[in-house]
Amino acid sequence: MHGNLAKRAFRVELIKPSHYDRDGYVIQWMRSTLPSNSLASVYGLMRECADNRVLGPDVDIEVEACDECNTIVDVAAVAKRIRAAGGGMVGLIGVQSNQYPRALDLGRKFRALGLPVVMGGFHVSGCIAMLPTLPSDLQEALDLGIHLFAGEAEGRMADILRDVADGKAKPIYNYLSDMPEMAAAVYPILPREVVTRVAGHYSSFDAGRGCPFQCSFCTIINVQGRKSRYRTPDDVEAIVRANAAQGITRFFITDDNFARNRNWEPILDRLIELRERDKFNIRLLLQVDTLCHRIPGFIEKSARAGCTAVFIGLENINPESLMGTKKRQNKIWEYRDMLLAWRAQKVMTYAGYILGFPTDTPESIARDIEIIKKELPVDILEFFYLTPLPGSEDHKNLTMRGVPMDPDMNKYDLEHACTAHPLMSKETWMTVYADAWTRYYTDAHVETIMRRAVVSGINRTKILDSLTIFSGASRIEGVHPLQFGFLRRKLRTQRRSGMPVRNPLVFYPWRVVDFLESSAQWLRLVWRYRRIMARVVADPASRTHFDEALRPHTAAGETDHFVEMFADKIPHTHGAPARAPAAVAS
Ligand code: B12
Ligand code: SF4
Repeated sequence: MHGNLAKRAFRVELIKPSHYDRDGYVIQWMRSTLPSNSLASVYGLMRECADNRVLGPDVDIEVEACDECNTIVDVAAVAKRIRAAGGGMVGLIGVQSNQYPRALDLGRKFRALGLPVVMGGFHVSGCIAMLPTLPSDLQEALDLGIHLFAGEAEGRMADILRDVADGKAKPIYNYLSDMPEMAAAVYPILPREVVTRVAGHYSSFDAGRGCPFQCSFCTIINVQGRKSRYRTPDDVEAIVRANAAQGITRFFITDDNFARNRNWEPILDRLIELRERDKFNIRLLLQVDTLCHRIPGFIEKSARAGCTAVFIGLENINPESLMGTKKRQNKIWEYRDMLLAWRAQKVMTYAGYILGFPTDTPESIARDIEIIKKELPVDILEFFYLTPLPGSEDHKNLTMRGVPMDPDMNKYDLEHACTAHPLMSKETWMTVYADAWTRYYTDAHVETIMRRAVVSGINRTKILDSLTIFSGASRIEGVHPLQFGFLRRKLRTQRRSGMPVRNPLVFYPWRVVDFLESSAQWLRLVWRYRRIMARVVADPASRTHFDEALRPHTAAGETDHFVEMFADKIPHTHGAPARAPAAVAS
C-alpha cells in the first residue's frame, strides 16, 4: 500500500525503571511478581500512535517495552537500536519517587549518548501538582535535557511524539489541570513476551481513576483527582479479549479503590458474562477499601467475576491514627465483618498496615499486631512506614513547614523512615518495622492462617505461596513483598551513580556467598511452611476449625473485644458503636 514511499522508522524504547537496594544494586529478578500498569498504559498509547502513523504515512513507529524489575536494561543496545532505526526516543515510564534516582541515572546515560528522553509518572506529577516551586531533582533532569511529563497521557501522546521527532519537545508538559475522560480511552496492553516475565502471567488495567476519600498520606487524589472516571464495560471486554487472544486471562485491576469506581457493577457484570457465558478463565486481583462490604452485591459479584485475592487498605486499627490522617472512612468495628464477607466467597485478603502514626509506640504497635492476629480474619498483613510521599498533603505540609525529610528519594519506598517520628527515634522505628514482620509471621500464626484457609475453602497453594513470600521477602531479601520476584539479579556494573563499581575479584565471591545464604534461608522457609500445611491438611480438626476471628460481630449478644479495646478512641460518628471503654487497656 505504501510501496512508493521511502520508509523511515522512529523507535520508541519504553523503560519502567526499578530502584536501588541498600548496596546500590538495581532491584531486579528473573521473574517479577506484579505487572506494571503504567508501562501497559503508555505502551497502549504508543501502539495507537504507531497504528495511526502519527508521524506521517512513511514513518514506521517501532515500540518496545521493558520493566526493569524483570529485565536488564542494556543502555548501549538500546541506543544502537534507536540509531539503527534512524531516530527515536527513550521513555522513562511511571517513575515513582523511589525510582527517580535510578530513572535519573538511566536518563543521564541516554542523554550522554545524545538520545531524546521523556520521563513521566508519579514523582514528576506529584511534585508539580503539590509544590510551589520545582524541586532541585526535577531541575537536575531538565538541566540534563530530559523532558518531563506531568498528568495523564491519554489523548496527548501523538503531540509529544511529533514534538520529539521534530526536535522541538518542550522541557515540561503539564496536563495536570485537564484530566482525560476514561470512557473509550486507549486501554493498557502489553505484548505476551513482556507479560510472561511476570510470574503467573498477570497483566493489568485500570478500570477507573480517582478516589473520593482524602487520606493525607495519599498522592493519588492530588494527581488523578477525587472524581471517579471510569472505563466502559465495552472497553473492559476489549481489554480481556485482546489479552485472551495472546493467552493472558489474569488481571490486576489497579484502581486504587475499585469499590469507589462508579461503574463497578456494569464492569463486573460484563466480566461475569465473559467468564460464565464465554468461558474465559478470568482471574482478578482487586484493590478495595474497608467499606466495600456495604455495597450490595459488590463482594459476591467480584468473586463471580473471578476475583481470588484483594488488597485492602486497612492501614491501622487505632481510630486515633486513622482520624489523624483523615482516613475517616475506615471503621474498625466493621473490619471483621468485611473480611468475613470476602472469606465467605473464598477470596484471599491482603491488608496493608502502616507503622509510624504520630501516637504509635513500639508497645502499641506490638499490642495492635497481637490484636489483629486474634481478632481479624485477614490472611496476609503487609507493613509500611508512614511516608511523606511527594504528591501527598503530608509531604506538602512538611515542606512548607521546613520539617527535615530524607533528601534521598530512593528511600521513599515505604520501607524507610524518611522523617522524624514524634515518639520514636529512627532506630526504634526501624526495629519496630523489622519486628512487625516477625511478630505477625510466627509459625503458630502461619498455622492458624492455614487452618482458617482450609475451613473457608481458600486455595491452599495460593495461601502457602503468599505466606512464604510475604513472610520472607523483607526478612530474607530486604525488600518489600510488593517489589519481590523470583531469582534476584545483581549486576556488578549497574550500580548507583556515586557508588564504585566493585572489582570482579571482590564482587563475585561476595555475590556467591550472598546468593547461597539467601537461597538457604528460602529453602528452609519453604520446607517449614510446607510441613505446617501438610500437618494442617492431614488434621481432621482443620475442617471444623473455629476461632474468635471467624465469629461474626453481628451475632446477637456477642461481646466485641476488638471494639472494646479502642472504645475510648472511636469517634462518635454515624453508625459508630457506643460502648464503655475497656477497663484495662494494656
Ligand atoms: C498498580 C500500582 C502498583 C503496582 C504496579 C506498579 C505500576 N506502576 O503499575 C505495584 C504493586 C508493583 C506497585 C508497587 C509499588 N508502589 Co504503586 N501504585 C500502583 C497504582 C495503584 C496504579 C499505577 C497505575 O497504573 N496508574 C495508572 C497509570 C496510567 O498512571 P501513571 O503511572 O501516572 O502513568 C500515566 C502518566 O503518569 C503518564 N506517564 C507515565 N509515564 C510516562 C512516560 C512518558 C514518556 C509519558 C509521555 C507519559 C507518562 O502517562 C500515563 C497514562 O496516563 C499507583 C496509584 C495510581 N493511581 O497511579 C500506585 C503508586 C504509583 N505506587 C506507589 C508506591 C509508593 C509504590 C511502592 C513504592 C510501595 C508500595 N509498596 O506500594 C511499590 C514500588 C515497587 C515497584 N517496583 O513499583 C505510589 C507512588 C507515589 C510516589 N510519589 O512515588 C503510588 C502513586 C500510590 C501511593 N501510595 O501514593 N504499585
Ligand atoms: S482510600 Fe486509598 S486511594 Fe483513596 S484517598 Fe485514601 S489512600 Fe488514597
